Amino acid sequence: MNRLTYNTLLTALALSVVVPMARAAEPANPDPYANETPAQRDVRMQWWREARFGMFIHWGVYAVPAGVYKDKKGGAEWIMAIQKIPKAEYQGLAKQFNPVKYDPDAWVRLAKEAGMKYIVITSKHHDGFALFDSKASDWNVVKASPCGKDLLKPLAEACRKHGIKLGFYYSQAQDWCNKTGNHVDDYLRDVAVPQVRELLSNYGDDTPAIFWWDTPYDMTPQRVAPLLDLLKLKPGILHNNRLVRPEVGGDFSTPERKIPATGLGDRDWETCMTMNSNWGYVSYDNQWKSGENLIRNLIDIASKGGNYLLNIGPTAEGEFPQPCIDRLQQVGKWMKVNGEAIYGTRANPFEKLPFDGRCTRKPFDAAQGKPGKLFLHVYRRPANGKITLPLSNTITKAYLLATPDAALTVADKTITLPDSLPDPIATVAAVEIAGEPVVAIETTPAKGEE
Ligand code: JFZ
Repeated sequence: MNRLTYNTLLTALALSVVVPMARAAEPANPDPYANETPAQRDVRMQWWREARFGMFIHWGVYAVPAGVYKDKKGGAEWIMAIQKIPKAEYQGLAKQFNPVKYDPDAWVRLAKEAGMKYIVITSKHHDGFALFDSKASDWNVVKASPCGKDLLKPLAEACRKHGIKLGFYYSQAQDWCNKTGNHVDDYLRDVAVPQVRELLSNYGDDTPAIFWWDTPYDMTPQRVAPLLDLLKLKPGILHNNRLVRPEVGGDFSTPERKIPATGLGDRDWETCMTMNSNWGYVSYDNQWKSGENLIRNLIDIASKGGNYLLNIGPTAEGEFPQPCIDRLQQVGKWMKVNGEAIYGTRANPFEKLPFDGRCTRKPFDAAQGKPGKLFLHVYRRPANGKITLPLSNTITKAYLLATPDAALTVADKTITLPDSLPDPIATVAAVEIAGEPVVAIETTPAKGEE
């Protein structure tokens, strides 16, 4: 074969191999957890699921009017919108935001004393005021208030020192000062995206552990993509369901001021709740929930498999209102005795409890040789002092967490409580069982079997 024919053949062969047109590359999915396996997610969520209890902090310029503007009551963190305060007037209030009594170490110690394992603070709420030094907008605590310093940095240091995780709340779509008039896309480009990058970059490798988005107005998958993508700056970070509608994304749902009647199935969730009636500090709001109510909320939420994010609204001077401190300490006293019945527990396995109270449980752990435990949170002692559990399992041991060395009498599935219970709010009886709970299904006797 002569050379020409050979080269022609080679060319023809080369051309005949149709190189598939390189398809336009699919845009990478911005969600850092798009390909996460359930097992990987369990590892990432583990600390949060074990924590069960956190502190929400709503703090900002709105603590200056504290619910009253020009003698008119109304609004807390929403006071600018509710009382239609003109932007310039509202921003003038920042001149009075000087938290000279701010002691982040004391705040973190109070959260820890209450039994809380994480804190979520409003880094920027809907009024747009940033509690941090931001290059994206001068409407921040360093440039616009006499405080003149980043308030998140010392809080992050205090959390690190005391082993408390820190999360940032960020209102990514509402901003009554930075977004006047301009389009949401301009706001996202000029303020929200740069500030989220600052919050994810400037507070240490471990901070924030949580990103708490809020009010996803006008947010579309395209608009949230750069925000989702920024989460990759903090591998392992958790974030909530309020980045975009429908609010089914993120790592956990956020029922607000309410406790889902039967939990949210397999979905992780966290009830956020005020301690009085407002998120931000309101000088005249003395509708404080009782310590009993707060403790029973915590128990109820844990018994349904959720987390409790309990809110504090600090004053403009940087102090927790005394009624908050009193309640945090009361909850902490209960948690010191009964925390085992909350931390790392799972939901009540029973359809119906044979006593007035709630139930949480810890699974049987063969690897650690730990028996399965049911925690009976008894609100009112049964008249006969006995609780018979609808279980097929053998009960191997029972005792009150308040007196762990005093075994309770167990007869088959019935435990006998002491004549008086040590805690009028909730006395916890730990019941050790062999294996995972096998709940005896209550069958109504067929006709004629009564
Ligand atoms: C939002 C904020 O507007 C409020 O100021 C506070 O920060 C709270 C924790 O979050 O409030 C909401 C958000 C969502 C609903 C209701 C109030 N909702 O979905 O019903």
